[in-house]
Amino acid sequence: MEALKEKGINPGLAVIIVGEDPASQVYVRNKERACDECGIYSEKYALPKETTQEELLNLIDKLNKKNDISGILVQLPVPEHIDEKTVINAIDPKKDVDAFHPVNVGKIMVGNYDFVPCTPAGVMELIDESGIDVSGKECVVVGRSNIVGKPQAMLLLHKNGTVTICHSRTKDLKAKTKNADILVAAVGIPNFITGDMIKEGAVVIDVGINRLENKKLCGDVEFESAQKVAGAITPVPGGVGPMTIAMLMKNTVKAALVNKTK
Ligand code: L34
Repeated sequence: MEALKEKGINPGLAVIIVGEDPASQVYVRNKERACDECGIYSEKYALPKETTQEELLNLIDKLNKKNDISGILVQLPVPEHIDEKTVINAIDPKKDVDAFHPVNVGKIMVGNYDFVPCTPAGVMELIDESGIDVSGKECVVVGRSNIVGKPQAMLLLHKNGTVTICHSRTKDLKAKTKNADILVAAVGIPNFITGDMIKEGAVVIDVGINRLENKKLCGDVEFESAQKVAGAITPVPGGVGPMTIAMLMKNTVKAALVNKTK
């Protein structure tokens, strides 16, 4: 960080959270802590749940113009009276460290991008750091959200994986998941993927973070049964979640570089 700062590159992250969703509060706190640990300047805007869309858009506009802020993130979900798409569209694409803005989504599609959405980027980093080669592998992504499933599929495709996206209407899901060399679960249903749905030796990545009634966290994969068949598997907590935050730090530094050269 010091070397960057000597070159006049000063990353700064603004995190906006609207309302008091307890899970979002934990994630935002983890993001702030990561900024402190990395020496990245950060500003947190905790807005009440009654905040109007106009007030939120005004804040984004202010941050778009603020020189010491290179990255802007609005923690999702936002309250129902605020339109998520309108909010995402309002963020300057050069400061969009989530890579949710349509301009950045399009750039990912064509394979020419600065920012990769943090969760799928974290998954790719885990795969890469584990020495797993994606090329030619059967990759199955369960879930088709704009935040995880869709960009995840695209990133695996860029690495020459053969990619299948499964979702709630998929017929015979088990036949698909059982065929996967690399299985990414991002459905948001606790313990949805069980050991019998996994191919022997497969790489299993659990993106789900579900809160059970007893307050315990659990993933989309039933870890106990899955670990017996998987060749490699990520836990929840302590798997993809912390990687998401690490990738946010990376994108924030990148944003400082992009904004400097714009
Ligand atoms: N705009 N909204 C925006 N960007 C994002 O990238 C996110 N996401 C998802 C929800 N909304 C967002 C996150 O930040 C999910 N997410 C996220 C970030 C961090 C963690 C989990 C999800 C995390 O720190 N997980 C810890 C456990 C935390 C806990 O105790 O609850 C883990 O070890 O998995």
